Amino acid sequence: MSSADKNLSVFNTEGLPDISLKRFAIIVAEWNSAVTEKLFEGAYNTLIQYGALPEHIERGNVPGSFELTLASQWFAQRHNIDAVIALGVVIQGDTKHNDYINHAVAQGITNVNLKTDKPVIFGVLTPNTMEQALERAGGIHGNKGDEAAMTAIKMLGLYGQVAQGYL
Ligand code: DLZ
Repeated sequence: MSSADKNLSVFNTEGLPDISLKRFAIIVAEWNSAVTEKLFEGAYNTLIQYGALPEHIERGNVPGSFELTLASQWFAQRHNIDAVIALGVVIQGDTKHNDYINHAVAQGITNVNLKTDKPVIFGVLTPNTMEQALERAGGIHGNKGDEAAMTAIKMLGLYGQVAQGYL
């Protein structure tokens, strides 16, 4: 299913964990900031709506999406961060630059997940046009920031379940 068929702000919220003691970092790319600020709003508001405390949410800014990987790792390595949400928008351009960035960030964030053993969420839009980006940043297709935050919450819930099996 493509994100054109799914509203990014509509989720199944059954069985969500208590996140009132969880600590989050949201990393925001400055490229296409008209869109990434809306992604940030979505992610922040979703965390608050489902129980995170404002003082448990930190924000980090990076110049572009390429830098999301390293900044995510810096935050994820901290003992007092439980999950990281990386937000960016890479719009298809006249060159292949966007392909290199997209692949590097997707692979980089996967590596950070595995290296730190924490949820590091790939909240990066990769649309063909600015219009498509805006449609997914609080427009007709919902907000990728909402979806990224909900993914972080669900992964923390699953981790809690799996960790209980280790006790
Ligand atoms: C260079 C570049 C280009 C062409 N496009 C984007 C984009 O659409 N979205 C984005 O987040 N960043 C872009 N960047 C910047 C790179 O991510 C990175 O910041 C620079 O290559 C560092 O010099």
